[in-house]
Amino acid sequence: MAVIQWYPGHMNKARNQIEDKLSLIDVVIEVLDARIPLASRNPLIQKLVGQKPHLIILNKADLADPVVTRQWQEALAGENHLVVSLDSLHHTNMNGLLNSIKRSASVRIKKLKAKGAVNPTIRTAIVGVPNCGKSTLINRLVGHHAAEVGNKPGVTKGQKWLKTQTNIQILDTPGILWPKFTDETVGYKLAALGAIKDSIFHSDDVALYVLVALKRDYRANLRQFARVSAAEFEQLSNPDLLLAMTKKYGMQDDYDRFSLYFLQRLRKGKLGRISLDRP
Ligand SMILES: Nc1nc2c(ncn2[C@@H]2O[C@H](COP(=O)(O)OP(=O)(O)OP(=O)(O)O)[C@@H](O)[C@H]2O)c(=O)[nH]1
Ligand SMILES: [Mg+2]
Repeated sequence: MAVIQWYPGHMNKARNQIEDKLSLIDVVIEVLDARIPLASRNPLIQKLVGQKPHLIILNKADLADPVVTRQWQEALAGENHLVVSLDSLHHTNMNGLLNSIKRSASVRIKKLKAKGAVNPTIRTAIVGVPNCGKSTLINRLVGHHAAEVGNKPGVTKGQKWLKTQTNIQILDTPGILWPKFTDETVGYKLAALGAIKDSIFHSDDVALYVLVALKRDYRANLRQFARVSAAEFEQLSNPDLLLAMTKKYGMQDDYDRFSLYFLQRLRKGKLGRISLDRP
């Protein structure tokens, strides 16, 4: 399999911009994709954030395996951060989350009140990999369409301050990746779920990676999607199974086209609620 070249130069700029603003921020909201909390956790962000109060959101929880998400919630909970799982596309009541933000900022709020502020403003920044739902979440928190959203990575280009009705200001930031990954499966997972542009990797490599993972952990889901016979499903090699599926879906031997289609269906939840990372 080819190694995915996935670090566009402009992300250095985005990273530097976040670093510049960090001193102004009271609480960092790190949005992870609930289906890949490990692969979507940016080591750069963890380093930048340091000891700041920190809220981790497992977003797109509606698309992830609920049992695994619960395990992640426990595994990620730590000293100075809360962990919340969320579906920001469908979930409209954000009061619980706004309260969690305030809880995370409680030390800061106390300090500001001691200095005489009656209703202090809390500044937060939303950070995370491309396409994990940062802008969607912000729009929910703000209560109207304030940030641009799109079903592809790289929609938000610059930073933007927005206000909620509860004295919380939020900085929307472009998704950032990191220059090197220690484990190449991280690149496959990010590509599979749309954090990396489809044009910069071979979709058949990524589809094959997903096929192997589903065969192992979500066999029945894959079996149903594949449309091949039980014997074929059990006996074909992985590349041959992908090819058989391509044919069943009427794409002759256009392996690449089917691979992209397969990934798109996976991203939309059409193969069921799937988690590709386990704690
Ligand atoms: N099913 C589901 N879809 C979501 C959720 N949150 C966001 N989306 C969808 O995911 C896609 C990306 O959302 P954005 O909010 O633009 O993501 P972003 O993190 O701001 O992306 P960049 O600005 O490119 O970094 C959109 O198609 C959203 O509708 C969620 O919780 N569940
Ligand atoms: Mg965005």
